[in-house]
Amino acid sequence: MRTQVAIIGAGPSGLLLGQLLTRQGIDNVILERKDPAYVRARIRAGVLEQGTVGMLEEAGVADRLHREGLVHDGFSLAFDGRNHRIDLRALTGGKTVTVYGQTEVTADLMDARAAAGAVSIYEAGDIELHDFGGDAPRVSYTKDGVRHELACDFIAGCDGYHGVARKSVPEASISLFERVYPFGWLGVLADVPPAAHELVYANHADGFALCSMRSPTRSRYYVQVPVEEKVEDWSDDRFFDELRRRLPQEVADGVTPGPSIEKSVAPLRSFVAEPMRFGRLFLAGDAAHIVPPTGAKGLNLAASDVRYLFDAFAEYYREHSSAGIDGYSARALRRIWKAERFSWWMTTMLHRFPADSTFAQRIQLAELDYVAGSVAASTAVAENYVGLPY
Ligand code: RFL
Ligand code: PHB
Repeated sequence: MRTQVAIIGAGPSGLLLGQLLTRQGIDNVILERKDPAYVRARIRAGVLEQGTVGMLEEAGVADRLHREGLVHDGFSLAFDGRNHRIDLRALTGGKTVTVYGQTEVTADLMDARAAAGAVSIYEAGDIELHDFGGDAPRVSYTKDGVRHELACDFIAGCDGYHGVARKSVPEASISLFERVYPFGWLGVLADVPPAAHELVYANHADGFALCSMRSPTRSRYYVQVPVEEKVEDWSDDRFFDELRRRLPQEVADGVTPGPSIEKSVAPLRSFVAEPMRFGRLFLAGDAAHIVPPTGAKGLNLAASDVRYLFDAFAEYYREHSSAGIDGYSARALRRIWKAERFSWWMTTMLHRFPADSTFAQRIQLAELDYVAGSVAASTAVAENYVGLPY
């Protein structure tokens, strides 16, 4: 089999890149390790930047998003018993974010890909990348016990943090930058009305808490826990008691406890791989970088990588120019490092670090008080949260 772009991974970055390429008439094949039902069931991010929404529009998959997504003009920072609103719209000259689950984005992209008749090979095992340093790269994989080979012009490694693409690069050609945080997020999804109309990020002496949502009838909540914490030790009652304890009274009063439909612990990590291009292999999304979820940037960064990579491929096939391809890594990394900084900063300001002194906790509260009292500092938070320009 032969294609123009071989895409590894059917997460949001692979599916979005594939959809944009297909609409541009650029042939592509997606190879995914898991089955479609597994990919559809993964519950992850929930907040989309305006730029991400714009790309989903460009990909022709934003109808349901516009019907069901919730446009948010602001969010709150809760600390010291207070609840301070960051007015995103007012502070950024009219920009907003949209609450729409990654699960829904994935489902919309998978449906559009099926409707377009583009080729996706699910349950493709033992993927190996070959000859991406030269002009004729190939990808081999096993499907139903048979080994296959896909020849291509380019390989897009969209296979997430644990994927094979980044690991195929010789160690001497790649630099890795990493910070692992000594805690995780215990997340619960429940079919109960959200505690508040907008998201609430809470700093509490016992740890961070977040009130989010998926719809007017579905809530998504998180509490900071030690990373080795067992989900089995957290009954729904224990979870909701802990959540409410970490919120200001007025927000806690709005929490409706209910049976969880999903409960899991996610570790927090900051990670960047440089560069993001190795000959004819390009990394995009979590394959190249991870942010802690505190800034809601993971999925949005995957989309901005795809913005740059799609433009580069379109330029190559339309204008026979390699300029976009040559500039991809540097362009993407400039935006990535700023999102890494913001996510690290939000995480540092809002979480309880086990090794921290009471001095560090007072500094956190002073920082939050400063942000709340300063238009300049609030504006910096707002313009990062809605997403920096591409
Ligand atoms: P994904 O979504 O990880 O998709 C990668 C795809 O590649 C497949 N794959 C392979 N396919 C073939 N061969 C291999 N060897 C393969 N190895 C892997 C995988 O099965 C998968 O289908 O990466 P992508 O597309 O770059 O998208 C990135 C986003 O998914 C990610 O940034 C966010 O979900 C991060 N994230 C969160 N971000 C937020 O903004 N807010 C959140 O609340 C939030 N929660 C999360 C998260 C990520 C999590 N991970 C990665 C474990 C919660 C979790 C649990
Ligand atoms: C979510 O709704 O899952 C969510 C929202 C905001 C974040 C992280 C996760 O910063």
